[in-house]
Amino acid sequence: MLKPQTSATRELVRLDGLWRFALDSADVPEPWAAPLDTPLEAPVPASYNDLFTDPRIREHVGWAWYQRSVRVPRGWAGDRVIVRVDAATHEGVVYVDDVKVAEHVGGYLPFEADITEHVTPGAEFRLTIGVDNELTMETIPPGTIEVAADGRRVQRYFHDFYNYAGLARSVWLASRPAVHVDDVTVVTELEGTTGIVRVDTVVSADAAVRATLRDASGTVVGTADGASATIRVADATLWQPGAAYLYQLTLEALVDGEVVDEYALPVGIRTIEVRGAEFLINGEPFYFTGFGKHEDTAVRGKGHDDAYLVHDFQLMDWIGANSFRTAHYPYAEEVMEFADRHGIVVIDETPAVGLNLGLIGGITGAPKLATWSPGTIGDAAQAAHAQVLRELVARDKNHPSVVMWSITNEPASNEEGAREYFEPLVQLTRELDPSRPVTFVNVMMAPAGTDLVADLFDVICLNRYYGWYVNTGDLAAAEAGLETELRAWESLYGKPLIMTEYGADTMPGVHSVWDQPWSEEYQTAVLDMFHRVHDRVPALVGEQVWNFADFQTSAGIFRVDGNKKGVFTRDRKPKAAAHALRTRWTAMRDRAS
Ligand code: GCB
Repeated sequence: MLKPQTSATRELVRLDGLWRFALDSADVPEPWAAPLDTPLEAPVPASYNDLFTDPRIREHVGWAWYQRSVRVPRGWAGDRVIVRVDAATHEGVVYVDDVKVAEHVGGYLPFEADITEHVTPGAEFRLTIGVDNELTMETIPPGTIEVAADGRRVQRYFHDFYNYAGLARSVWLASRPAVHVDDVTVVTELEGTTGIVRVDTVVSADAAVRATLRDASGTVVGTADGASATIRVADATLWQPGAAYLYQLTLEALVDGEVVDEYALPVGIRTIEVRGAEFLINGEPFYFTGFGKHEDTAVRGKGHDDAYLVHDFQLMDWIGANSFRTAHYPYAEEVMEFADRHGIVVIDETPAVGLNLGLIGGITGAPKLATWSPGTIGDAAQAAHAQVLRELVARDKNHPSVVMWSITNEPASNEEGAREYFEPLVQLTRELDPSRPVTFVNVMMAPAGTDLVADLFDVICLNRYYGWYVNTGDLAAAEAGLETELRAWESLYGKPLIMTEYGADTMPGVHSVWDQPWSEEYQTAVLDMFHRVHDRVPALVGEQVWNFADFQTSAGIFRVDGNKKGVFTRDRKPKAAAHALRTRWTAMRDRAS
């Protein structure tokens, strides 16, 4: 789905700001039907959970309502009028006055509605958006809802980050010509020094298509006519990790020779290839350094914030990171665009996290549930997972920064039924995008030999907590265990391996001369231990520390006001490990350039 934009034929109004806000209540069965009678206002974009002091709002399970009035610009007569919601977590419904115009399931991907028939240019309308944060065995990610003794509904889930809800990304009102560019897919290849840009455009009606490619200075470097076009760029400047270069592709839809729509997008010319146990970008072996991140800050929860966007990328540059994984859901499109512009490599992950019921059972002592079964993760979840893959690829397929799809984090890939669940999803991903490798992130409880799905993928990502969840405080044993395991993966599959999580919870200010878990020195020592092993295993083509920054989780005795494995604190102050990582990664970056 194309992101709305302004162009010669399109306009855009950002609907961010304070909206009326209320939790769903039996007293107001149709909250969209009148102005919401509420003392509360909530900012968009932001998760609503941490804004208010009332615990009933923070721990609410079910629908919540946002509402504001919107005036359609009077100049939009004759155009289509679109409402676009960048994300509604986890389910959204949109009303224009009394009319339902859109429904969408899935909390981290956009949806839109054509509301032309329900509004009048120059006039105001009431825009109401409902968001439902419920997670069930039919949603991705999954969860269960329990009813407490006092009747409260309590959301349980199997992933280690807080179930923030609301409108965490922007909402837009957009104008679009009736005949318009509906979709475009850009794939790039290289022939020697010539860049090949293949452009497949979908228009909404019978219209001709013209594609024009400009370099960064605005000079036209190629044009092509037709919905399926190829532009050859002699001596192309490549999009490189750490050295982004973007061309600008403009698509025009023409009716009777007249331009009726114009849509532009940046294009990075680069290639991705997995060859043996190597991951190649532009034909050169690439070693990932960086983090698994989260969209997580104080007060705004998962709310997108441009200041944190800029600051986080500054810190990644400072520390020498060249990449990150969108753990554990698709991030805001602004993040992906920023990565495109700044040459940061992205492993793009779906929200399929927590597909591992035995893991939680094991920790809490609750009875162990089979993950892949009709009553647990079954056909409905698989269908939701497939839908998320379709929408993720549709949204992110044109980002040069995205080098690989990660279809799930830490599933029970050693349990009976895993292969039946994942095989069709891997096949679907390859059909949706034949140009990128596909990976999944393997959990420590499913090592080589017990895992049932790793051969389906191009690259095997591993999350390992030697020195933390196992061999706690014993780094000699941890180092031996880690190396033995990596060698087993290497010899069994001969595919590239990436360490997508390793690390240790760390309270800033706790210090020790011994290998003392939670101390800043121990976090550094754990990372150093991993790095010694990484440097000895040739198939290991990347290391992404868990986590970039501390982040909020659900309450629990395993967490101290959230997960503290950040190399930076939640307010982005470096722990000691940040300086050690900086020494290693900036030296690697210097050697690579
Ligand atoms: C994992 C998960 C991640 C957790 C992390 C931890 O393996 O992928 O979501 O936060 O471990 O800190 O336990």
